[in-house]
Amino acid sequence: MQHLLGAATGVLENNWKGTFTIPCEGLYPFQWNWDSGFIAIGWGHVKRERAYREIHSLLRGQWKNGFIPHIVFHNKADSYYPGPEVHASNLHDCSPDIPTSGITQPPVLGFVLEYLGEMARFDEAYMQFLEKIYDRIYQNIEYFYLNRDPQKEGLVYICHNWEAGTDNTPVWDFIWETFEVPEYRLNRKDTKLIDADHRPTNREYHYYIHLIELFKSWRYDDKLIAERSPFLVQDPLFNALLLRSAEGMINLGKRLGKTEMVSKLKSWYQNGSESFNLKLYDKELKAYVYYDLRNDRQLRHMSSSSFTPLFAGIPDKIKATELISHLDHGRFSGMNNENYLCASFDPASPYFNSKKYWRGPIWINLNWLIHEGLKRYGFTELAERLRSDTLNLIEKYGFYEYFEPSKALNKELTEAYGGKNFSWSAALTIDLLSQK
Ligand code: 9WN
Repeated sequence: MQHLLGAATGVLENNWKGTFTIPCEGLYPFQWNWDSGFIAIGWGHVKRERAYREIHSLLRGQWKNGFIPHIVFHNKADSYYPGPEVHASNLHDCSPDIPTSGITQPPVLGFVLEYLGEMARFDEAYMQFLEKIYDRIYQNIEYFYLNRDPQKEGLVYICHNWEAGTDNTPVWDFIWETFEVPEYRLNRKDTKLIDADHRPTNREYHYYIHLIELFKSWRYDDKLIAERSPFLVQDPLFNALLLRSAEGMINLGKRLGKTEMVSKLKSWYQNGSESFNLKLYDKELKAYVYYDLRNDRQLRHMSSSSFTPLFAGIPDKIKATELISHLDHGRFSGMNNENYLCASFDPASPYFNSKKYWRGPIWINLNWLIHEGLKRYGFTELAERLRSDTLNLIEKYGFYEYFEPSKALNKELTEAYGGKNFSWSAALTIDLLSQK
């Protein structure tokens, strides 16, 4: 497997644009938020100073209120829709002098910083880097609790499917059912580059664009979004990564003597974990699910996001054991382990589609998060299975964007799905290879 290291590094080198790394040539030609975090972990193993540059570049797009957008448009490129003119972040007073989007993505930087610190053994160069950016990452976490937690429960909302990172999970179908949207003139480029059967539908894109248009009409004002957005969801993946980032920042803040910030972070972590278990754990399904804050109801579906609270230390041992029953000879692996781990949506659900983006295929970043979570709880055998399933798929196909879960279907396939030479698939392979 070690031969994959050179190939993975080659993908990162090719996608490196001098100060940041694009997720995928052509398909995603700008800097994306959570991609950059995962990519920095890969760079951390092979060229550490690039990891620091990557994060500094992402922070060039940070808004004055702490918000970090999901895309930073450092460069011009016409192979992606919707571009900077559609997002129009300049409508908000806090936006920076560089164009960005006005929505965010799962906040990964707090735990990424901790991983990088461990890799660098907290050496001088790392500590200098940390000193420079610690407060800004803290402000980003604070932004969420100040602006996106209307009931002060320690659980924050997302207001757009692109904020989830899991863009077209079937869970969002139940949100789209609650409102109508006009038809926009879409200028999609993705379906010219990738098989349209493997991407979201145009109908879904009308919803995606409609939400952006609404937010623009409110100048991306958080208060108005909280009051009026038809999409307002407490997502288990987003909240788990926010809490894991808060935890990373607690550990790092102690090293820097940031007493007040550390105590704030601790209270968010405490409050958030309690509410998470009370509100997002579905006792019947034995899994973490989504909460539709706008319509006050749980969305009772299992996805790979349901397992990510393990990564943040949220479940107790009983819940953790219940959770992994779905992975080990359960709905996700199949009773006879007929699937590779871990499908992005419940393979036993009628909404499952093994080829369509976040409606079923395996994604390497989710596998990595679940792998780290399983290790945290001492489920070493299952963690090892997840690691070897991931590396086997990468070895067979290369660094694709997403992969077929069914072992039987994989026997006939010669290609995986989505973009090729996808950066986080390469970056996280580097990390998994380092964990022998
Ligand atoms: C919208 C860049 C991003 C990932 C997301 C993934 C996909 C974008 C799109 O690509 O989303 O953000 O246009 O489909 O779903 O998780 O960050 O790799």
